[in-house]
Amino acid sequence: MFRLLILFTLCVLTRSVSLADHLPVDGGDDGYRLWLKYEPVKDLSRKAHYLKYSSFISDAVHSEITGSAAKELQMALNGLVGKSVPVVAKVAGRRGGIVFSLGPDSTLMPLQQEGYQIREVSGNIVIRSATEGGILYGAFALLRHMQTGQSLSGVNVKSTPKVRYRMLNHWDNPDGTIERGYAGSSLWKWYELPERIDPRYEDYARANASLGINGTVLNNVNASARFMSREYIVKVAAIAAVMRRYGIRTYLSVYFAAPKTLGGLTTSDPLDPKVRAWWSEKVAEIYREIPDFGGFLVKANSEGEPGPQDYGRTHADGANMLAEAFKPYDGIVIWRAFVYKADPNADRFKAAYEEFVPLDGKFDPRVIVQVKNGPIDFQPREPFSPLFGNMPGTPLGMEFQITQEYLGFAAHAVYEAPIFKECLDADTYVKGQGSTVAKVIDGSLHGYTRTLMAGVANTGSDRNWTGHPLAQANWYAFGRLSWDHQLTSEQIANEWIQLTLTRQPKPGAHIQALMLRSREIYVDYNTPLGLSRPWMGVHFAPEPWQSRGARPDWTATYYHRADSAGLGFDRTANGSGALAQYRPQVQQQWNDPENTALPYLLWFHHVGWDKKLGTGRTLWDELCHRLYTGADSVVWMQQQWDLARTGLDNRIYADVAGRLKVQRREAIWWRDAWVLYLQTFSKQPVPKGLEPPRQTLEELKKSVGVYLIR
Ligand code: BDP
Repeated sequence: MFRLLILFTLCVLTRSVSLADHLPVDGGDDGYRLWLKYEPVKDLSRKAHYLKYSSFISDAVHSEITGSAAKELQMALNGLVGKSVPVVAKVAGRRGGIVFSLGPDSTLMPLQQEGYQIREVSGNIVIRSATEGGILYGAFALLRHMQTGQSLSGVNVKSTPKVRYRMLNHWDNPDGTIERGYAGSSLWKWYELPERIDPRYEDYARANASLGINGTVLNNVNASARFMSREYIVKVAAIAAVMRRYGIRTYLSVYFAAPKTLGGLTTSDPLDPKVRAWWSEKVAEIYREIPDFGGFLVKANSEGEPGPQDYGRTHADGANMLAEAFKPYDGIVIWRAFVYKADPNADRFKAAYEEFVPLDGKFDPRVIVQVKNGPIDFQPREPFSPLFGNMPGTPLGMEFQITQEYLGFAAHAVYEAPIFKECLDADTYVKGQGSTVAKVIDGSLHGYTRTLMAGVANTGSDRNWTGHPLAQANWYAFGRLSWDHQLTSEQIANEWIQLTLTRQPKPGAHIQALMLRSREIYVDYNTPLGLSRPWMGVHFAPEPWQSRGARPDWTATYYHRADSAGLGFDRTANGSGALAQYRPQVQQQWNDPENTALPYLLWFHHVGWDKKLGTGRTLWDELCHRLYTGADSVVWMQQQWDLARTGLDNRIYADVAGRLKVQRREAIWWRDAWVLYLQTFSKQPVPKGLEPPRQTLEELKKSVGVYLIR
C-alpha cells in the first residue's frame, strides 16, 4: 500500500513538473525539436556561405531513405538560411548544391557500408556512402556541421560506425505506462494503431537517425505475450513502416512462455519440437508483415520472468531455439544476462557470471548476449561487469540505461556520458593490457561482426520528450557513443549544447561545466565511495534503512552492510569472493583496501569507521565530507545555470532552474538520510565545520510521505 502511495505520488510529481512544459507561457522553446532546431544562422557571412551550397539537393537514388535525407535537408535549409531548396534527380553539371552519391561496394563490411564521407567536389557538397542509410547519416552529419557554424569550403568529413546494432530499448507496456519512465506515458499509441499514425513517430525516428541509431525495441523486457498476437503484430508493422524510412529496424521483447499462454501449447520447453515450430511460425508471421524485422530481445529466468530453466534447459538452449526460427531471415536474438537467483547466501554481483560463463561459445551465431554495464543494476557508479572479460566465445552487447532510474528521475540533472565512457574505457585485460570493454563490444578484440550497444530509453509523451530538458543530452550522448565510442564526454556535451541550447561561448561553457561535473556531484550526495542502493522500490531516494523484502537482495541493507564495525561489501577472498571473477590485473586494482580507488572502495571492502583513507580523513569523516560537498555543489550547478541565462531561451531557463531547486532540496534530504542512518552505527558526530542535519532520523523517515507528496 505504502509502495503504491509512493508510486502514485511520484507519478504526480513527474506529471505536474512536466505539465508546465505544455503551457506556452511566453511562447518560448518547448524543447520538442530536440537538437534538430535549424534556427536561422545569424552571422550574415556564414549564411551567405551556406547559401552557396543551397541551390539544389540532388537525389539520384530516390529511395525511401534518401527521400528522408532530402526532406530533412530541405526542412533544415529552410530554417538555417531561409530558402526552399528544390530536390532534383540529376546534377547535370550544376554547382552549388548537395549531391547524394551512392556507391554500393560489396567488398565493404556491413559497418563500413553504413559509413559516409562528406566532401566538396567541383563546387558541390557530395555525401557519399555505400548504402542509403549511410547517406542519411551523412546528411545529418552535414547538418550538425552547419548547425555548429563550421565552414563547408574544402570540407572532408568521414565517419564509420564502430558498432553494428545501435538501438534503444523501450520499457513500454501495452497500457501506455513505462517501466522506469519519467517523461509521461508511452510514445506508442497502441489503441489507435494501426489506423492512426501519430506524427510523433516520425520525429522520433528523425531524432534517432540523426545520431545513427538503427534499431528500436518497442516494448518492455518484462514482456506481455500480447505482442506476439496477430492484433499487435499489425500494430507493430505500422510503426515499423515509419521507422524503415529512417533506416531503423523494429524489434520486440518476447515473453518466453508465449507458446503456452498465447499458443495454447502444454509447454514452452525450448527443446520441444512443437514449441520450436510455434516460434518458427510466429517469426514467419512477423516477417510477412515486417520484412525488415530486427529480432527479439529476451529477459528470461530473471526477476520472475519465465525462461528455459523452468524446463531444466539453459539460456543457450532458449536463445538457440529462437535463433533457429530467425535462420531464414536477417534477424537476431538478443538474450539478456541480467539474472540473479533467489539465493540468500549468494552475492548478486556474481550471479550473471555463474550462469553465463559456463555457456561461453555455446550460443548460435545469431545470438548476442546483452550485458548491463555493471554486475548489479545501473548504479550511479558501478565497476564494469566481469562478464565482459570472460566470454571471448560469445558476442556481448552493451546495455546502458538512459532513463534515470537511479539518477533522480526527471528531477535531477545528471549528464550520463561519463558513466558510459567509464565502462567503455575500463580495461578487462582479457587479452592483456588494452582489452577495453569498448573493444569487447565493438567486436575488434574477439573478431565479431554482430556487435551491439543498447540504451534503455528515457523518452515519453512529455512535449520535450525526456521530462528534464537536460536529459535530452543523455539520449543524444548514448546515440553518438553507440556510433563512435571514442568521442569524449566533453565533445558530445559541447556539440549538444550548441545544437540544443545556445551557441554563445560563455553561456555554453557554464552549461558544459555543469554537465561534466553533474555525475560526480550526484554520486557524492547519493552513493559516495562506492556505496550502492538498489532495493525493490521506486529507486528514487536512498532509503538505507530498508531491511525488509521478499528476498535479502531486495533490501537496501544487503548492499551497504553497515554495522558497528564499518561499512561496505567485502567481495575479496575473505568475503563473497566476487573479485575473483575479474582478471588478475583487475583484481589487483581492487583487492587491497589501501590501494583501491576511493570511488570503488565500498564496492569491494568492508571498511572500519575509523580507518584513515588516502585523503587523510577517516571513513566516517570522508563520507560526511562527500555527502555534504555533493549537496552543496548543487548550489554551484544553480550558479552555472544562472550564469548561462543570457544565452538561453527563457522557458528552458526557467524549467531547469526550477528542477535544480528540487534537486537541491532532495540532495540535502538524501545526504541527511545517509548521515543520520549511518550515524546509528558509526556513533560519531558530524565532523566540525559541517552543519548537522536539522532533524532526527525518525523525523526524516516520517517525512518520506510528505516529501513524496509535492
Ligand atoms: C531493474 C529495474 C526493473 C527492470 C530490470 C531489468 O528496476 O524495473 O525490469 O532492471 O532490467 O533495473 O530487467
